[in-house]
Amino acid sequence: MTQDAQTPRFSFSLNATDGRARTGVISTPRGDIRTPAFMPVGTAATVKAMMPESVRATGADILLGNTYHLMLRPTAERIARLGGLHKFMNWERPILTDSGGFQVMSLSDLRKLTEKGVTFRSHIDGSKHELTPERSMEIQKLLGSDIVMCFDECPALPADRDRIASSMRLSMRWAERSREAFGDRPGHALFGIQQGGLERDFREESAEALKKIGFDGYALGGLAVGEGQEAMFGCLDFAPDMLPTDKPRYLMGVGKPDDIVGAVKRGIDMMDCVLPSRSGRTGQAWTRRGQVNIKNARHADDPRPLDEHCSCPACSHYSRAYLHHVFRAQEMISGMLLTWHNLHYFQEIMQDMRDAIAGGTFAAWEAEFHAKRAMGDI
Ligand code: PRF
Ligand code: ZN
Repeated sequence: MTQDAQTPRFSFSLNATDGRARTGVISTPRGDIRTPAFMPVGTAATVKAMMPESVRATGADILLGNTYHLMLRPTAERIARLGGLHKFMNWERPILTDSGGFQVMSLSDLRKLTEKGVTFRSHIDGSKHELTPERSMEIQKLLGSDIVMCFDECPALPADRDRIASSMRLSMRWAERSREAFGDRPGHALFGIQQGGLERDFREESAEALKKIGFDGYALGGLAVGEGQEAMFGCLDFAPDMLPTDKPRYLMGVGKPDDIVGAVKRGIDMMDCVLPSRSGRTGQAWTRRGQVNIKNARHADDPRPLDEHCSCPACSHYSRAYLHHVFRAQEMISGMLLTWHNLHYFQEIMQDMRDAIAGGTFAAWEAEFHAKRAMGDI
């Protein structure tokens, strides 16, 4: 057998397009990822409140893990000694890991940014650490990540043009160092990250720099950082088209259901967000009729399910009254059931969009998606 037959490589095939929306499959040695794909966030080697088999049952093909959190606790070296992140957390399907820079900027203390990388203090115990493109690649390799992200920097918006340009150019130099340090790892992918804020010329410059280096996929970074949906969609009206059509496009850290639908409409293939899991733990449910706050007193006597059209365990076996009660009583099952429902709903949107794109009915599907939300919760 040839090397290629033994080690299936990472590949992306587009099956259909409808307008700018795309559907396809990313193939990896650990399994296929149907696109457009939503990746639940498993920051600390767990999707909080969910067993991995339950996450799979919601329809997830891939999880996101975080370099920043895992390097601090329990450390990448310990996870490597224990057989890698997949084995450690009992998730054998693909894992994408973020590279750490974005989380350092939002979570750590006393950050110092230089050409080399960033030094910072842990938000857990104040210990001192350094992340560079080379160290981020090393950590993501120790974890055994299937899709590795370049080490980048993401300025909070609004920021002035000079700050956005110099940050983007630093990220492009780091992308080159990330590519060099990643090397050639059959079956594993390295994604570049486009930066440049909302500025068309900087997005273009960033896309050209990344394409020259060459990556297995391309992320759009630096969005959903405070600019608002209208501004983000404005950028997504041009930025994805600057990236290769034959490689997956990943919008980092997005979003609410209507953000996700608008992003897919504009040519995005992959997304991740803590929203369905995090809001599940704070009593927020997402349904086709919009947001439901289960702590609201109007649910206390309601025998109906959260969403009568949903087939998740929370909606199949429990009433709104029960979900309200266990939230109020701070019972652990509250976060478990609402997280399951939210992840199930997000994955159902993704499946619906994949079907609609394949059938050429995306515009009609989108109109119905918005019409149902406009009706509000029943
Ligand atoms: N870069 C990285 N991770 C990220 C982002 C980014 O710009 C964002 C921005 N929404 C979320 N996560 N590396
Ligand atoms: Zn449900």
